Amino acid sequence: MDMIVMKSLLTTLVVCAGLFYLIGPAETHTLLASTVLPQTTGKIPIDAKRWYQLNNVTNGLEGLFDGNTQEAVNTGWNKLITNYDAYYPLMTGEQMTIERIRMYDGQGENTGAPVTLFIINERWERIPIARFIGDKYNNWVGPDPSNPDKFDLKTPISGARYLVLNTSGAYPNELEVYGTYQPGPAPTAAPVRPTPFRQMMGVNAFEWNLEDANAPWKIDESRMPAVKTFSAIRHYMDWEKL
Ligand SMILES: [Ca+2]
Ligand SMILES: [Ca+2]
Repeated sequence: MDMIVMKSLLTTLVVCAGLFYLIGPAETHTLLASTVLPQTTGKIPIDAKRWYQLNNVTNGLEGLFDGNTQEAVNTGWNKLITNYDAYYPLMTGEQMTIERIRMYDGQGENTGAPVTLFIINERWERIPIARFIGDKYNNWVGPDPSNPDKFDLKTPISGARYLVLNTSGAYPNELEVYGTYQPGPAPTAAPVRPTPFRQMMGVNAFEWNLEDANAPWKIDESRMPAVKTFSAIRHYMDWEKL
C-alpha cells in the first residue's frame, strides 16, 4: 500500500466515522418529547422528601407518609421558631383536586396549638382545608375537629401550587389526601446514543505511526493489527500533503 492510498484510506475512515457520529444520534432527539402520565383517582401520592420546613429541624416529614400509624412524627428538638410552616411545592403540570383528608390521631393532644393544612393557589391565597388537634386516641380523624368522623371536604378544592402545613411542633402520626391527581410530565431520561461503545473508540494518529521507519513510503504491516482495533482514526496531516 503506498502513501497516497494509505492517506486516502485514513481520510475516508475519519470522514465516515465523523458522518456516522453526526447522523446517528440525531433521530433519537425527536423521541424525547415529555410523556404525559395518566390521571388517577384515590390516594394522592405525596413525595415526602419534597416538604421544606421553615425551621431548624433534624428530621423531614417522611413520618407523616410512611404508613406507620403507631409512631409519632418527630422532626427534632430545640426548634428556634415555635410556630412554623412546611411547604410542599407542586411541580409544573402537577395538579390535584383534594376531596378527602384523613389523619391518624395517636397519643397526646394539641388542642391549644392546632396543626393546619392549607393550600396556596396561584393568586397566593392561603386557604385552610384541614385542622388537627389530637384529641382522639388511635383513630383516623377528618379535616374538621368538630366532626372528626367525616373525611370529605365540604367542597373539593383544586388549584394548589403549594400545600402548607402549619404547626407548633405537633403532627398526626399519618396524613392521607384523596382525590383526583394529575402527575406532572415524566422526567425525561438522558438521551441514549445508539452508537455502540466500541464504535466510539477512536485514536489520533500521524502517518509515521503506520509507516515503516526504514521505508517511510510504505506501511509497516506489523503495525496494522493494532491500528485495526480502533473503529476510527483521526489523521493529522498538513494541507499541502493532500
Ligand atoms: Ca407515620
Ligand atoms: Ca391524640
